[in-house]
Order: sequence, then C-alpha cells, then structure tokens
Amino acid sequence: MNKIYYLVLLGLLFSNFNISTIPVSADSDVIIRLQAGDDLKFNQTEITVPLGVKVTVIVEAKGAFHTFTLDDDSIKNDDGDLVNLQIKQNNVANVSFTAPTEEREVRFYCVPHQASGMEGIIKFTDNTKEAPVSIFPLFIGLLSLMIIKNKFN
Ligand SMILES: [Cu+2]
Repeated sequence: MNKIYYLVLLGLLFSNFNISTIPVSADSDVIIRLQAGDDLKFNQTEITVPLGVKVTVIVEAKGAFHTFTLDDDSIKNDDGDLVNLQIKQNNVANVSFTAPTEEREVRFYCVPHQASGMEGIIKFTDNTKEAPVSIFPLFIGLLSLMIIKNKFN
C-alpha cells in the first residue's frame, strides 16, 4: 500500500512540474481585446505580453471617442508610426505591433481621458523564465491520493 501511495505522489508531483513550466511559444501571436468604456476606463489595466511576439490590440470604444496610445516611442505599429490608435464612438479598431525583446513596462492610455485615469500597464516579460506554480493540479492530486488511500484501507 505504501509503495503505491508514494509512486502516485511522485507521478503527480512530476506531472505538476511539467504542466507549470511549459513555455508559451515566442512565435505565437497575442490578441488583446480591450473595451474603452463610457466610464472613461479600460476594462483591463494590467496586461502581460511575452517578449518579441506580434501583438494585435482590438479596442471597442463605448460612449465616446477614445485612443489606445503607448507611452513608448520605440514601439512602432505596422506602418512604422507611433502606436496611437483612434477609435470613434461605438466603433471597433485595431492596431498591431511587435513586442520589445527586452523586459519593460509600458503605459497605455487614452489621450482625451488619461487625466480621468484611463490608462494601464503592459508588462513585456520573458515568460520562459517564469514557472508559475499551479495549485489546482496539486489539489486534484492530493484529493485523488485521499480517495486511493481510502480504497486501500
Ligand atoms: Cu477615452
């Protein structure tokens, strides 16, 4: 009984580590959907993006004219211009750019409403370095261990 118990425990631990360390491919595109609300806020204020990926931001403007503007001159859109997307009231628009290849945090804001707090942060991070520990699989693992243990007892 004890052998099975520890083998299952070992297996679960290793499977958890595998799940938690799979890196997202650097080739994959990232699509960010933002709502620029009539409350003069973006519906997301902290966004994490891997380094060097192609990013597309789709912004839906509600109630007013809004912009999605990056506070970083070195990031250019596909036309080589600054990222300063203008979205008419109750319209949807999008802009694409390539994420920087070095870690940094870039503020995004709406030009007419930044003073009302219509802004947020994009964190460009090297996600291959991070290995977030997933607690849910561990919980399931422990739960199944308890069930197995009860069956053998
Ligand atoms: Cu705005």
